[in-house]
Parts: sequence; structure tokens; C-alpha cells
Amino acid sequence: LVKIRLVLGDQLSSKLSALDGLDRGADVVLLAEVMSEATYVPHHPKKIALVLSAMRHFAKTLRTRGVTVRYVTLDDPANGGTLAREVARAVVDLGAERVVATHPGEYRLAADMATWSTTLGVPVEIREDSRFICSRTRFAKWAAGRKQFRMEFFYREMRRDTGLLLTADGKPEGGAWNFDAENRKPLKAGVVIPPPPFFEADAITRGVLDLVGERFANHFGDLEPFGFAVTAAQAATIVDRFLTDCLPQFGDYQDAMKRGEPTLFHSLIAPALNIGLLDPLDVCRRAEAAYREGRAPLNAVEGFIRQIIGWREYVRGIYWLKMPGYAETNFLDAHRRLPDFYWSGDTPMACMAETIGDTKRTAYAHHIQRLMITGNFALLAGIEPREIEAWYLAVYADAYDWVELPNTHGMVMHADGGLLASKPYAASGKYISRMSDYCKGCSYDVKESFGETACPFNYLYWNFLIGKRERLRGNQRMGPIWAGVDKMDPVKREAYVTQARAFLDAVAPLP
Ligand code: FAD
Ligand code: DLZ
Ligand code: SF4
Repeated sequence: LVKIRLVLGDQLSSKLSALDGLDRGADVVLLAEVMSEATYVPHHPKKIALVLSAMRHFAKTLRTRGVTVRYVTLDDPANGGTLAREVARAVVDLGAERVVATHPGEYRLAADMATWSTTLGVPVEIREDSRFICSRTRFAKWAAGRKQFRMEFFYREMRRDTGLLLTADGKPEGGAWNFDAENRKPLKAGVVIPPPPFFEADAITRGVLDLVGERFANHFGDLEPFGFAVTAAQAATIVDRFLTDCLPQFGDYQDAMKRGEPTLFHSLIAPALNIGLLDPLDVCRRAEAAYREGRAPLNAVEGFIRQIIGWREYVRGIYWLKMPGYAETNFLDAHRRLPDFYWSGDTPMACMAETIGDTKRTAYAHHIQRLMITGNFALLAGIEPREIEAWYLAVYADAYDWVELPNTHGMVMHADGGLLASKPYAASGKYISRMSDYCKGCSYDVKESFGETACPFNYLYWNFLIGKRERLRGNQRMGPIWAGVDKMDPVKREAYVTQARAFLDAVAPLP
């Protein structure tokens, strides 16, 4: 009797739970390219090409290992267009008695899959996704009874669970859990930035590029040049390159930004990691080995490991703990429309044009660009959370709801009222000028707060604080900021509000 083993486009791991106990003689692995997954938001063409090419390569590897694969291409005339229809068609065609799947990464699909047993008429077994370090149950246990969820405390538990960067007696390596204070340097002149990895397209990828070029030409983003890793072997070389060329300086320049340098010392692993081509714990162990062998300093290695076993696991935990209600909150009552320039980069704000331009060309922007440029702008401008969330989900090659939503809804927009981050990451142009060279090439003046040439981030920042003063009154961590707001001259206050409103009404009108 045939069991269908369903593998989704972001589940391309040979150790996937859906493949556990696979019977090569009887079972069939199903992979299906479907329009609904490519269009539920208008994904960047590079992201669609990455997923489809990696799916095709994964299927090829399975076949070479003697596994029977049913692979449905996007242009197959019989393609039903959705995962549900493709699974149903496979059940009938193969006379399958059961479907085995791994829990998907997005609530939307999990809700759909929960109905499949009924609609298909065969049992659908949905197994835990064991590729994460912290299971959903483990996270729920950690969260139970806590008034506040703080990443830092969760992270320490993950350090203990994994044993990463612990001394023989279980203490944190270097005498502290976190060395972030050392990780906030702007880029020094003359620092040489390693070129990002680039993988030439093979015949499989070329076929996918032709298909995506034809079908998704209307989506935001440049399809070519396309150089993403599409196999586990290629992804492993991204890690090699990161450990030797970038990790030693990853910590120092983690928060830096520079014109013409979209990747700096970042690892660039997220697109491959999030579709299963890399194992998070394995990547962390390799980074730890670099520290123990004296190839990278502790501030860099600890910072990198924290992003993966801390932030990455933490946001996933929050997502599954709080969905579906999590996406519905709008604590700061933000309702403005997303400006058109998010889809073009056409704005005189150099920092925004640069970040959006990088995004359009590469389907990538590093964390500080996402948080402190496009994110900070959306927060200060009061953009409707749903609109900015859909943008982030569409434009980055590594974007899936489980990781994108908490970062955007919680960390950037503070729409969850501070569940994920204890205060909004609001910043004026001064921060951007300190951490980047963007302002040097901008037609606005970062030192000005009023008038036509004033940096919009300056008056938007004060307007945000003035406008949200009451809503954020109880926020303990913002005390020192309120002192500045409360003693502000009323004329100045009015001038900030008036200028911000005029600017926002032009670029991000209320509906
Ligand atoms: P590096 O800077 O080299 O970091 C190493 C790894 O740590 C990343 O690959 C990632 O797996 C993990 N990591 C770092 N920060 C975070 C974080 N805040 N949350 C979860 N994992 C983290 N990351 C995604 O993987 N997918 C997303 O859709 C996504 N959306 C984001 C949206 C916003 C608004 C913000 C502020 C951040 C978002 N992030 C997202 C987190 C982070 O920006 C990216 O993981 C990172 O930029 C990916 O590039 P990298 O692999 O070079 O990361
Ligand atoms: C992102 C994506 C795309 C573009 N296409 C497919 C696809 O054709 N088939 C598929 O199985 N998965 C695809 N994916 C990944 C899914 O969207 C992802 O598995 C869900 O969002 C759950 O995380
Ligand atoms: Fe951005 Fe303002 Fe600097 Fe221009 S001056 S790059 S708008 S922060």
C-alpha cells in the first residue's frame, strides 16, 4: 500500500520527519510546484526561482538514491494549482492509503492541511518539524506563566540545551552570555568586504529561470543575475566562505551599513537555511569550532550563534504560540498606506532608495537595513502592519511567515504591544548617519529637522514620539526619551507634527 510522503518547497532536508521510515519499495515522495504558493503574495522572482530550482534538485537527489518521486511542474497541464488539489490528485492516481507530511512553516497552510484528512478521505499524518532546536511544545513550556517573553532568557536556555559556548562546568564562555555591546561599530575606512558567493546556473536552474521569467514578470524584483545556492552541497560552501572570510568581523560590523555593499560580513545563509538546505545546529557547531580553534573572536561567534539559536528559534516559538491572533493586533493604531516607493525605490531618501534597490536586485537586505531603514520608516510613518508585512514576505528570498511576521509585526511595528521587543526600534536620521554613509549621498540634510531639505526621519521620529506618547506611557524602557518629548517647546512640537503630516499625506495617505 502506497504512502505519499509530502515535501514542501521549504522542506528540502534529507532528514525531514515526513521522510522518516520511508519504504523505498512502496512509498512515493510528492513535490508539487503550484501557482497558489507562488502568488499568495507576489514573491520576488528570485525567491520563486530559488524554491523551484531547489525543489527540482532535491527531487533529482532523491531519485539517485532510489526513491520514487512524483514531481509536478508548474507548467504541467494537469496541475491543479494548489497543494491540496495536487495531494488529492496524487492520492487518487496512486491509490494511496495515507499521506505523511511535516508541519508547514505558515499558519495559512497549516490551517488548510488540518482539513485534508476529511477532504481526501485518507489519514493525513502531520509530523513535528524536527529541524528546529526548540519544538513548539518546548517553547510553550518555556513561555507558560511568564508575563514577559524576553529573547535573552530564552536564548540562555537554548545555550544550555545545546551546550553551545559553555565551559566544562556549564558557565557561558567568556564569563557573559551576550557580547552585543562590542557589536555596534560603524564600518572603518579601508575595511575590505568579501564578495558574496555566486553559483552559476546549471541546466535545471536555467529551465526554472525561463519558466519564472515568463510567468512572473509582473512581480517586483530582478530575476537575473541569479546566483543562489540551490543544493545542500552549494549551501555548505556558503558556510565555509562565511566562517573564513566573514565570521571574524561579523560581530564588529553587524550593525553597519554602507552604500554599494549590501552584504558586508553577513552570512547570507538564510535563503538556504529556511528551505532546509542547511541544518541550524550544524552551522552553529561549525561557528563554535572556529572560536575554539582561535579562528574567530568570541563577540563574533556568540553574536552569530545568538541570531540562530536565539532569535530564529524565539520568533518561531512566538509565531506558533500566538497565531492566528498575533497577526491581528495593531497596538499603535497604524493605518497609513505603504508608499509606492517600496515597490520602486524611487525616493530622494538615499537610505531608503539604497535598501529598496538592494532588495529589488538581490532579494536580500541585511538585518539592520530591514530593521532600521525600511522597518524604521514604516514604524515612524504609521504604516498599516498588514501592508508592510506583505511587503517583507514578498521581497526577501528567505521570507516565510513564521520568521517574517514576528520580525515585522513585533520587532519593527510594535503592533503586538511589546510582546517580542520591549520597546519600539524608533530612530531618527542621527542613528542612520552614525551607522552608515547613506546620508553623504542624500539630497536631504540629516542635521536639519525643519524645512524642505530636512531629513524626513528627523521630523517623523519626533512626530511618532509625540503622537504615541499616551499609548506608550507605560513603557518603562522609554523613560529617558519621554523626558525630551515632555519638555519640548510647544511651537517646535507643533512644527514637527505639521511637517510630518504634510510629508505623510503625500507619500503614505490614510485610506
Ligand atoms: P546574518 O546576519 O548572517 O545572521 C545569521 C542568521 O541568523 C540568519 O541567516 C538567520 O537565520 C538568523 N537571524 C538573524 N536575525 C534574525 C531574526 N531577527 N529573526 C530570525 N532569524 C534571525 N529572517 C528570515 O530568515 N526571514 C525573514 O523573512 C525575515 N524577515 C525579517 C523582517 C524584518 C522586518 C526584520 C527586521 C528581520 C527579518 N529577518 C528575517 C531577520 C534577519 O534580518 C535575516 O535573517 C537576515 O538578514 C538574513 O541574512 P543573513 O543570512 O545574511 O543573516
Ligand atoms: C515559497 C514557495 C513557492 C514559491 N512555491 C512553492 C511550490 O510551488 N510548492 C511548494 O511545495 N512550496 C512552495 N513554496 C514554499 C511554500 O510556500 C511553503 O512550504 C509554505 O509557505 C509553508 O512554509
Ligand atoms: Fe536617510 Fe535622512 Fe540620511 Fe537621507 S539624510 S540618507 S533620508 S537618514
